[in-house]
Amino acid sequence: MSSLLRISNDQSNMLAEKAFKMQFELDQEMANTYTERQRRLMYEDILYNLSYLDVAVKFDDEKIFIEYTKWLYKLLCNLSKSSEDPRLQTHHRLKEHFQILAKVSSDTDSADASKRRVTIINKGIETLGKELHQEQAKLYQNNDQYQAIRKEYLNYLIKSDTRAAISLVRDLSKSDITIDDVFQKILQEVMIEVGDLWHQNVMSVDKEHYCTSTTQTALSQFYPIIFEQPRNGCKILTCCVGSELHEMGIRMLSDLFEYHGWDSIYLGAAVPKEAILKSISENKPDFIGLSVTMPQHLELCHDIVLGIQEKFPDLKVAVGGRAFISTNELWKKWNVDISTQNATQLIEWAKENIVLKKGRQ
Ligand code: B12
Repeated sequence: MSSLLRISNDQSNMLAEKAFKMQFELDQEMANTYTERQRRLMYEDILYNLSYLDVAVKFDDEKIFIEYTKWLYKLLCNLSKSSEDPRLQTHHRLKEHFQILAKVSSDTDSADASKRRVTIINKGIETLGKELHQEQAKLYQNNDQYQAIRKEYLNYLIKSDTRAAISLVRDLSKSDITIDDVFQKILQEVMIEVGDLWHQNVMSVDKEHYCTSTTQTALSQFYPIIFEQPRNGCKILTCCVGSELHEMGIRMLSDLFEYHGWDSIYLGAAVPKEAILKSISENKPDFIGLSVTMPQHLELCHDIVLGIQEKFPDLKVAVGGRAFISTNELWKKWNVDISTQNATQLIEWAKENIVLKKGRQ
């Protein structure tokens, strides 16, 4: 799970080692049968679980760990090859694992941090109980007016029919559906469905990568229209932080700002703090948008926000992306100007709070 993500630190390595040892002490069958590879993967998985716990503890936001627990439970149920009821078996194994994490967490660093860690793990255990008794959610589906178009586009992707997929989107660019809707209510929704198919172990990694790259190509069909709109004199700079590779959302957001008259400077995935600050100095934007999908990058995002606020106190800052949606409105504690769940809402906010105000100066 952690292959494309850098996650470990000294503290989590120490906890992972203790949990790893305890897991084998408690399960002799596992100790006797696990291969070297299985042991390595298990160690990586423990680190991965701890990385979510770390962020939840750091920001005192239990929702981060609760959402992760739901996601992990579903992932493991779908991967289970057990002859027993996979839901019951996954519940049992994960609960046992979380109890081990609670045990190894209870005698480390400060008493306060240990207490918070154990409280959050217990919320995870509570969540597992609820998930077991809840009907497993079906594949994500939205029944709005674009359902048939999404289905057609996804079917082309599943069949690897690039030509038909791109041709469908090219036709959409000539239709009366707004670009905001094509991006967010069609392509974004299909990508969520693609993620769900991967999560349910129905779609392979190569296919998921293909869906992403084809959708990037589809987005580029709109560039002739996007870059021909009248300018409003405002500039936005956008990027992903840390080792965040999920850049399609912030790319869409930047393109939609450009379409709505802004000059956009999109720095892409995984941009280091110093590079962001340098680019702000050079480009002097009116607005900056930082995107985070994986919660592990929230801490760095906060650090970058603090750096921007210190060096450029007048610059308006927005944060957003999937990671923020899995928190209890964490952005409100950061003293940033705004966070929204999609690009259209941000563009409306920016019109009111930046474009119109600049025009009146
Ligand atoms: C494509 C994809 C990838 C691609 C990304 C390629 C790229 N060029 O972007 C690759 C293959 C790299 C990838 C890797 C991984 N992925 Co991935 N990925 C996805 C997928 C399928 C789609 C993402 C996407 O493009 N969505 C569409 C865009 C348009 O939506 P969006 O990003 O949410 O953006 C919108 C809003 O959030 C908002 N927004 C975004 N940024 C900002 C910024 C501001 C300021 C504001 C206001 C708003 C805002 O506006 C956007 C437009 O409306 C998602 C599924 C999902 N549900 O999203 C999984 C998903 C996010 N990935 C997941 C995982 C687990 C991973 C990996 C850890 C897998 C691994 N084994 O390595 C790695 C981690 C990589 C890393 N270091 O970051 C999980 C995360 C689960 C979790 N527990 O958090 C998901 C949810 C899949 C799933 N259903 O399980 N992934």
